[in-house]
Amino acid sequence: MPQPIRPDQSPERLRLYSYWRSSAAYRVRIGLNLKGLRHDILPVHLLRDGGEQHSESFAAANPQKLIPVLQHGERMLRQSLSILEYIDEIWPSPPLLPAVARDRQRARALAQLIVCDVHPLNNLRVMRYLDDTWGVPQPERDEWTRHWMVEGLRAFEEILSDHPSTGTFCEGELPTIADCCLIPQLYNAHRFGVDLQPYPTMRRIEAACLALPAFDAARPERQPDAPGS
Ligand SMILES: N[C@@H](CCC(=O)N[C@@H](CS)C(=O)NCC(=O)O)C(=O)O
Repeated sequence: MPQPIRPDQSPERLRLYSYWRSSAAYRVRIGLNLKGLRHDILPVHLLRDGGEQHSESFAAANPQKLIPVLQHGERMLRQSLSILEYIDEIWPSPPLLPAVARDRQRARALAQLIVCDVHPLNNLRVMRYLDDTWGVPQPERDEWTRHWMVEGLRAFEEILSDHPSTGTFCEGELPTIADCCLIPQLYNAHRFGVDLQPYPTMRRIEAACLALPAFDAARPERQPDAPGS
């Protein structure tokens, strides 16, 4: 079987367009670190000058004007979850998805709960729209953010707490795409003051993940574009 070529052994460099506080970019940073894949971080400041994601040069990389984008050689890869699946297909070890189909489905479902049903409602552009178009004041916008996080996290905890395949991590004994998505969402929950006391399983998994160097190095405050770094 042909061995995958690590990008640090080939001209196919990996470059991640990232912002220190972006939870979608944080997911990909975790995945790249878990795989031990060397990559350059290309910071895109989402707030400065109205947001560098709106610049012509970045829009050429992603017409959606959203990060992350992972550049692999000449190819621009968009959408954090499909990027995680891409790196998992090209560099299968260690796996980000379980070997058994029903476990894989569960890991994907947990990841999608966050990526599809929680995060999009709280994204910067949604908050900007509520502010600019409807004049929704900051406290109400923050309440909106917390509301959708709590809706999702409550269900996530329930799914974890009564399932036999919940292990050290969301699905079994290895970190999967579900953990890559959960940890950044919990970072956002802390940031917005969501009470996580009702979610003991998630808090336990968060501690297990953040004890791993791959997760730790992906933390927002460890990024080259974080304030003070
Ligand atoms: N579904 C996309 C979401 C990407 C996304 O929303 N990224 C945010 C940062 S977490 C962003 O670039 N926001 C810029 C904006 O809203 O203007 C993914 O998973 O990659």
